[in-house]
Amino acid sequence: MDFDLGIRGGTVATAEWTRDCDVGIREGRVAALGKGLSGARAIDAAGRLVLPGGVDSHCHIEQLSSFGIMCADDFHSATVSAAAGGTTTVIPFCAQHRGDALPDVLADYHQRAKEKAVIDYAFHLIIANPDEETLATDLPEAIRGGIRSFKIFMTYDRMRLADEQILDVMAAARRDGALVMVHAENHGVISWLSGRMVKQGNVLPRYHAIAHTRGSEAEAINRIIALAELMDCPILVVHVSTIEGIELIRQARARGLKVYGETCPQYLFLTARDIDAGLAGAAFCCSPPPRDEAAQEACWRGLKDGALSVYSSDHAPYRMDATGKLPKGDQTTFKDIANGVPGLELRVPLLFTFGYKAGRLNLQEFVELSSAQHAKVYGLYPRKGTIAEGSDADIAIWDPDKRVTIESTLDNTGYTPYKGRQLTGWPVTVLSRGEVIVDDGKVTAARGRGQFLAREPSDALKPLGRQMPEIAQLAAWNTPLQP
Ligand code: DUC
Ligand code: ZN
Ligand code: ZN
Repeated sequence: MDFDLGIRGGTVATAEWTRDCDVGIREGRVAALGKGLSGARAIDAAGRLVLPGGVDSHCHIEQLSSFGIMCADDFHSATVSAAAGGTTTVIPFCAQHRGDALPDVLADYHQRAKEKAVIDYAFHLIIANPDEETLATDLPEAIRGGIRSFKIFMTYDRMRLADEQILDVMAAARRDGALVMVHAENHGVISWLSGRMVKQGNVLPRYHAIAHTRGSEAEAINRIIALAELMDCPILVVHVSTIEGIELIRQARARGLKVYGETCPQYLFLTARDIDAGLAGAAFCCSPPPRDEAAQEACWRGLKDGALSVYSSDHAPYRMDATGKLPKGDQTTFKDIANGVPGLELRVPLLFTFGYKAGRLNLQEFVELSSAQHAKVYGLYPRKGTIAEGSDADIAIWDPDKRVTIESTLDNTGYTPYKGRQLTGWPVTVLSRGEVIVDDGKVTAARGRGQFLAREPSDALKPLGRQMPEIAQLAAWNTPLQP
């Protein structure tokens, strides 16, 4: 009885290998992999897949949106829902709005998460106010505290940064060791088209998908890649939805640039037709919007060939009432609708059924996309994202044949965009640091047991050391740019 717990008789898989073996767990960590491992307690995993718990590196929890609307989930409801779907680590955002001091923002999110989270969590920042104080003092301080990624916006009146401000943020990220995440859409196109449509009385949710054109995403991705190359600053373009955007990222990567892309369930499983359902279409409004089947295929292809590196939920939960999606009741226009869809619970099960079981992904690719790659990109690997000696025993035990028809989820959104879909495979038992937190589908985790994860600098955020000709010329003249 060498171990606190043994997971016996299952098929264990990581992003690198699949093996029939037991897992021995001691003091919350994986202590051994092998045959005949016994523990004070045992879980019989015969016929099951024993996989790393999911890592969801993009979700919004207890956060004010870019419109100033509080999302529907707090750290308890969101992490309970995540755990139920086999996710054991989340990386939500601490959002700075204009006028907010970063240290206050951070202290506030830390406090709320500590009291309520049931699984482990790290944080990204959202930077809306890159003033001198933020760039010179507060960001380095946040990075020292283990927050090594910031999201910036190229659109939204209350959040967007001008190109000069983006360059400032990139310079700070490069100097101090952080990854810049970008919401890439052209603000002018969206606001001009929206203005015209609203003036003409075209205000139903379906016009949201028209305003956020494919070209506005592609233009912004093209521009952000140019800025990143100038600054030699790694970037990750979040929630990529278009064929054109994915192609730009693929080309940048082929030139050796550290440009990473992310896509989400809504771009694999929804289309703009879902939004074209009268006011009820608000339930599917997110930015960028879902597109069409060809774009869905491009997203699958991007995940498969590495043009897209991560698959996150972008869980942004808003209820279908005045607190969220419909602030003006039936007078709500597409400009008033809170942007976002829930996805924390179903992200991994959807990928299991429609990626792995459907034969689009092999088991290693499934683990990479649901878990390992997030941990690698964001500096949590190998503590999270794998099953290896010394890693946290964050493990999802899947019944690969369990049939589930999606009815509802445990988050506080009140609906799921995926209602009625048929899934094959479900994570029936979930462990976080060796503790069973989901037992036969029932979440048993105690409120506040989740721990904050300070992140290490990952390879992803290290600059290439490649200078553009203009920057190299400045250096050659002995007049280099100051960091
Ligand atoms: N961007 C996100 O990442 N999530 C929700 C809305 C948005 O604009
Ligand atoms: Zn965004
Ligand atoms: Zn988001």
